[in-house]
Amino acid sequence: MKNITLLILFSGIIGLCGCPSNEENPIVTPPPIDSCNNANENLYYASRFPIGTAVNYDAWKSDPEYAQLLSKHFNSVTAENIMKPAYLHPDENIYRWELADELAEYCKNKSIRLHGHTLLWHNQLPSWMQFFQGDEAAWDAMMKNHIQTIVRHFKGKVAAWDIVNEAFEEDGSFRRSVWYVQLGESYIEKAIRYAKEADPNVLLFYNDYNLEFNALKRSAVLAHFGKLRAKGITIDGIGVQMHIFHVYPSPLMIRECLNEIAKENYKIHISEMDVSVNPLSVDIEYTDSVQTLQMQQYETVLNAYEQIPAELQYGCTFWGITDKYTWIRSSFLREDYPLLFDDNYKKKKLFNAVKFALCK
Ligand code: 9MR
Repeated sequence: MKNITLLILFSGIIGLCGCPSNEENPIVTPPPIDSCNNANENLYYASRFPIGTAVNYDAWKSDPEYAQLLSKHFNSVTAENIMKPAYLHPDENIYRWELADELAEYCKNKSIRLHGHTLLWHNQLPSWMQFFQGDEAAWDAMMKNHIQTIVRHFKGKVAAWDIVNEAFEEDGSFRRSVWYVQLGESYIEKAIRYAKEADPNVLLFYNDYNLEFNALKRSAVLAHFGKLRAKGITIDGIGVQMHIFHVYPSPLMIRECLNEIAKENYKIHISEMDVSVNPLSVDIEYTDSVQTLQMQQYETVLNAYEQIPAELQYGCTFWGITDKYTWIRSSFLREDYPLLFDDNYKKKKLFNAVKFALCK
């Protein structure tokens, strides 16, 4: 996200400013569209594709209002943190399944799709992994073991995994993550192969930010996975995170991003959607006109997503439910109001706009 702000400054804009089809995995079929005018209706009822949210485990467990909104409005979930390497694999021979298992059980009981996030990342790695000592073969074996143990554990419970998260820099080069430094660019194809070996049915996604407007980064991602596909090593889809601002990117950029990825025949997961209203990190007033711009951004994304072929619509996931727990406030220590529910769990005007956009 730091890069988002930088890129915006650079471009001078600131002044203006599915489901798995196999038997092992849970299948979520959104219910038929009901009356969109019914104010009490669930959000996902309005949608032809799954509607997800990131789940903050602590809020889910400690805050009944949060839990109630979660079960009412969403038919897909992504763990915000508890399925990342630092949580699931805290020591070389220790896996900590309890919290994620609890979420998986909840999803199974409620027929909610669980999206796995994430097997490899440069961030939220346990320190034993970050500072692992060994030659290339030892790193390869360690990575394989990590991926396969987790994928096997959640076989049939997780519909798809983000196999690799944020592996590219803004200029399209590979990020110098520990994986890249130790194993070179082939770590990505190895990771795909290892995950497929462990569960041939699970879908695999590459997930990244800024793809919405950075055509250079997007081309590098598509070129790399195109190259792997030509060798028979395939991912199923691309997660476009969609951490955006009320004033940026433009509708044209958003449409171009989704169309370009869809043209390559990848499923698209709008995987972490939120719309920040404070790109400059200053004191702000969350006025009606600001919320209207924010509403238009959400509508732009959903309208563009509705235009891609249905078989590529894996779903849209919001990165949280209420502004109260948004990662943006805690990560950037700034005032912000990016989500559909306010700090008191009240539906914002955004909620109805999103529901209406989904109903169309
Ligand atoms: O929302 C997550 C926040 O609670 C964590 O502190 C943070 C750690 O980097 O990760 C956040 O989620 C990130 C996601 O896993 C990957 N894309 C960017 C998200 C926002 O930083």
